[in-house]
Amino acid sequence: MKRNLASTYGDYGKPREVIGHEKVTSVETRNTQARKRKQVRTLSVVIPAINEEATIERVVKAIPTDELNEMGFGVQILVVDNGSNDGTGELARKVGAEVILEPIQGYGRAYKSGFAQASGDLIATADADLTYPMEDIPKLVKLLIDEDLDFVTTNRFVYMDPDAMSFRNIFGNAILNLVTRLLYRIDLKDSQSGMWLFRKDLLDGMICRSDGMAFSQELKLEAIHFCNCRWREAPIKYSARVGQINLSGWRDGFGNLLALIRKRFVR
Ligand SMILES: Nc1nc2c(ncn2[C@@H]2O[C@H](COP(=O)(O)OP(=O)(O)OP(=O)(O)O)[C@@H](O)[C@H]2O)c(=O)[nH]1
Ligand SMILES: [Mg+2]
Repeated sequence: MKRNLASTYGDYGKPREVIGHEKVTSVETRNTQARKRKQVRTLSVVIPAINEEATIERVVKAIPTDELNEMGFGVQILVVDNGSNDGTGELARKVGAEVILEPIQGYGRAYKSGFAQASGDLIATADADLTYPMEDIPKLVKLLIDEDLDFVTTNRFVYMDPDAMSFRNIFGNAILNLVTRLLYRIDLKDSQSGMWLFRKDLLDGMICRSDGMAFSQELKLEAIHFCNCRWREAPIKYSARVGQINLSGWRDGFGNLLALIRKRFVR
């Protein structure tokens, strides 16, 4: 990973006045200082959603914007909808989210649209089915800043509700984690988690081809293996889904396995 990313954010937490008192020695230094003075920190929260009327309002409201504002972040909330027919988009808008309508279906496709519209220097993600702990976003932000990381992914298995995942899905995840370790030598405990926090610039070096559920593992492989960024996996609580199941576990599981193998040979 290009270390200039870390230096861009190296002044997090530093009193702003300090920047103003630095001695100006060249045009380049002056420009850098001007950029730093103007730097407004924004966090974009991107949420893909299809037919999640049961939960979308609670998910958006659960984002701790006040706490993030106190930490110095403006918050942009983007819900990416693929033509839900249950009013998910309107409900999200009603509680203050910006809604992006993506005409082409797919979890990965939704994220690509959301990232393209994200104005934040940091991006956080989560599903719209109330399974991920939105209240943990500030903790993840603190971890990223304190440890000067580029990418934080999460591990759902440490504090998972007993009824949050079927045995079949736990087993399927274990296989995908093992294959990730064998093929890429990455020790991820949860290669399929959908809650991440990362510096937006990291996207510049990524090549994510998947438009479907394999996007989640592909983003991690790109960040960790191909971009060689500074990363950590943080434990989170994972709750049982609220609202109807939309996806097929078998199809996505096998699809993800094939995508993992394919990417090892063709990036
Ligand atoms: N916009 C959009 N969102 C999607 C699409 N497919 C899934 N999602 C959303 O992506 C998130 C993850 O999908 P889920 O259906 O929860 O997938 P999962 O967590 O693997 O499966 P469950 O155990 O059934 O919850 C949810 O917020 C979905 O609404 C899609 O094609 N378009
Ligand atoms: Mg889910």
